[in-house]
Amino acid sequence: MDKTIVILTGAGISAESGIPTFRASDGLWCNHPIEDVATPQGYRRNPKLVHEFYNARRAQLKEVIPNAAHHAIAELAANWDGKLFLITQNVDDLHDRATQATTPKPAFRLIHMHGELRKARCEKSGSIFDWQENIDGDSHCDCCNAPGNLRPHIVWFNEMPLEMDVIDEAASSCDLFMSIGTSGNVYPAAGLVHTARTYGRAHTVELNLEPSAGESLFHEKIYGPATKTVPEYVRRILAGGVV
Ligand code: BV8
Repeated sequence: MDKTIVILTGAGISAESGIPTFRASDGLWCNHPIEDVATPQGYRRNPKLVHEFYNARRAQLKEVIPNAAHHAIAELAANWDGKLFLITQNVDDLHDRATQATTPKPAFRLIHMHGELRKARCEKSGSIFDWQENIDGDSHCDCCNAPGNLRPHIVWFNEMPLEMDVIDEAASSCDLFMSIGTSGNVYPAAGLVHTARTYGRAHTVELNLEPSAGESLFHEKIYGPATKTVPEYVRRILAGGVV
């Protein structure tokens, strides 16, 4: 049980909690071109539109709860004696809430590589603040005590994802790499399975609704809704049937 597990999650793990994914027909991006709402250029062009896009998603967090897939990973975090890195592309707080409801082992790490809706960042100082309400041009940060410097603490396209040194080290040295609910379209997240398989010794498994863009890089592929496939796979891991 002292093996290292890396779990990468994407929007699909939160879909059954009611949070739309990015690329489904009713997805988040369909109402907004990526360039307008998820790039620094789009933010500079129209900060009001970008604040509205993230304010609506932050407000939705009050109406959704973690699902069986989030809770199954939290159960693994509370029972796995080896290292467990939960690396999420998601900016919602459903993994945070599910793991806070248990007592994860000390070797558990949750990393939001694309940032978090419930945090804001000062563009002047780089300070990061817990933030539950709307952000707009009048929002003050404690560091400057002035309006207009706060942005969502979100990694936009052409910005460097967070904690990539920790993430790359974990992916290259893990024994099991699980990818859950991601289409495998966005890099560097989509390249982690290659790292795990090529530079590491990992068994790689994809749990998704349908084959992702990186499907051929997975030793094992399990398709179906995450609330069904993830609890079943976690039970297999804890029974010693995987690594
Ligand atoms: C960077 C925050 C460099 C915003 C996001 C290499 C090749 C090609 C392009 C690139 C490359 N390297 C870099 C790039 C450019 C770019 C990129 O990847 N472009 C793509 C689109 C081609 N990457 C970047 O810009 C990254 N930065 O590389 O910086 C750098 C270097 C030096 C200095 C500075 C910079 C930054 C990328 C981060 C962008 N931000 N999010 C926000 O959230 O609003 S990305 C966004 O897409 C979300 O984070 C989302 O999580 C992520 C990935 O999408 P998915 O999670 O996979 O969601 P999707 O809808 O696509 O798929 C859902 C899946 O779930 C589906 O497969 C579906 O079948 C499944 N599903 C649905 N329901 C269920 C389910 N599965 C199970 N059960 C269900 N019920």
